[in-house]
Amino acid sequence: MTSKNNLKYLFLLAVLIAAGFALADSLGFFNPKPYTAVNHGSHNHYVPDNRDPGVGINRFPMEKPGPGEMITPTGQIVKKAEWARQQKTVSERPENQPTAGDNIRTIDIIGTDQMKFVVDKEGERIDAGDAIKTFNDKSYPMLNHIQAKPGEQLRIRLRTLSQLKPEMMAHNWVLLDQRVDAQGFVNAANRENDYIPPGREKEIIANTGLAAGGETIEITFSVPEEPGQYEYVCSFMAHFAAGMRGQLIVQS
Ligand SMILES: [Cu+2]
Repeated sequence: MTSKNNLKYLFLLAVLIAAGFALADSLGFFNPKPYTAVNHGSHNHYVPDNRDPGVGINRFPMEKPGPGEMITPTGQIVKKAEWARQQKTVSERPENQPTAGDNIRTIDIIGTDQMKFVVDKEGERIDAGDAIKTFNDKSYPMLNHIQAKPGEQLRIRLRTLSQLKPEMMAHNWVLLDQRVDAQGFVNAANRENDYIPPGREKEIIANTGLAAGGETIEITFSVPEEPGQYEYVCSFMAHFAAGMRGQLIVQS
């Protein structure tokens, strides 16, 4: 066999291997597609294998996800990388983390893109209301009131769930003293002063800094001794007006 013939065989072998790979690829060996086309009259819906059984077939897309995309269990086409980030966000949720060992009563609050304070679930001395859906299609009850005892130690742990840029969407939690004009306070809060207007420290009982999407920020403080209702707000632009507020009800 001449060396020229050897080269020919090698070339043929390479072509066969390449063809084999292409065939395997087209059969989905390298890129398993974890969804199935479900025929629905004149069209198909693409349904992922981990479909949320509570979501109707109509909610699933009629087109396949593109490269780098996937279908979520509730039928949204999202970027795979974004989905991985969101799942990480969920696993970092406070309820999935060990609690601080200091026995300070900790209240986990989530700030949403709808400009609402929500909680994972209603709890003792946590009064929650209507469900708010966040960008990742999860629902959380809206936080209405927090009850506390005079002088009680409280930790507020605020987490922002958002995909928006920090300058577009961030939240804080500002507890104002009684008889403070909350509207006047938020009117004076702006980007330049990080949403805490200077010279008004006496009006604030406790406040967190700003938390942008994916961030968690906390503040530990003593509840005032004087019983009554204390307004808490998010002082980020327009959030108070949108309803990002509630009351700390202090009673013994
Ligand atoms: Cu806010």
